[in-house]
Amino acid sequence: MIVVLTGGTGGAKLIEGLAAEIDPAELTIICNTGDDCVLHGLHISPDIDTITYTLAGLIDDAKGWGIKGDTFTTLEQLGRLGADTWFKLGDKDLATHIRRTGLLSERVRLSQVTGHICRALGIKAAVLPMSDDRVETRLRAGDKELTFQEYFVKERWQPMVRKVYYAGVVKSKPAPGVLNALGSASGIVVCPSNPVTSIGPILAVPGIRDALKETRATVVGVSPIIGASAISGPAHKLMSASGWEASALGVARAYADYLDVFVIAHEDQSLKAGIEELNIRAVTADIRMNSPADKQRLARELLALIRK
Ligand code: FO1
Repeated sequence: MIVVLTGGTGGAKLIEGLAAEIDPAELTIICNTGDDCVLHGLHISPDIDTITYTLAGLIDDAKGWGIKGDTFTTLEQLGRLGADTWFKLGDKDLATHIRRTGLLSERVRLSQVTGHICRALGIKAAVLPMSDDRVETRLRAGDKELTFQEYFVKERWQPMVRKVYYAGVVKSKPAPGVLNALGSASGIVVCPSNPVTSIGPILAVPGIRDALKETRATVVGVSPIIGASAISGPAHKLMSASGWEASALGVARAYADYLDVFVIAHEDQSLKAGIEELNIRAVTADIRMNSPADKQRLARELLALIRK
């Protein structure tokens, strides 16, 4: 069993590669839910949805989120009725949020809801939220306090962030299956997702970081940063805001207590020695995933590192 820790878009690319290289039934994917939000009365779990749509072959590849070919008629009408429309919810995507919200209101837990949706979409991999408890990533910028989606989508990650925290995490518990998966995995992959707002919330759920430190499985991470910039999104900005160097070395330091192997870009070859000083094996690779072939090649390289 290969266990994967992931956020949304960047992780989804690697998961697509992994699911093409091994039987998807051999994959357990632990998703960040710190980005979850409630809009129009609906519970939206963007990272879970990005992963499930990817595994179901439904993802809009150009955007990296949402369903390909989706339309936005309902959102347009909501706008006419005075609702906020900065978060682009497609008509088919809305069905997922309506179904999720309905089941949650019947006291079905998020992990079970996710299981229902995955089975309905024919997904063989196990997709687990990091927790069934509500954890919300919040960002302080100037005198404002923003949710992740307000920062990322509404404000287009422009505000200068001073602090990031995960509201509710201290009292949260890992979702059923998460700790077992980490303990019994043959390999664990930490996706090239944002270390602060995608992987950070997962690691902050009490018990998960310890399970990663204690597992006998090889834990392999992939850098989301090349040089001083994220491959996509604001990871470099949020690393600096959280007191980490914005580089693959900074990410290695943030993960040093549990990571065995770190895959970084060939361009970051000069950081290898610094990473190895942290007792992490550093391997360079082409970590940009622009095509299905790139995704599969990187997945194959990671699986080889795990099997060694
Ligand atoms: N990202 C955007 O940049 N703009 C959007 O309007 C947007 C809508 C959206 C709707 C559903 C969904 O599941 C994801 C959506 N995303 C959108 C992506 C999401 O903000 C990010 O991918 C993650 O939260 C970061 O991992």
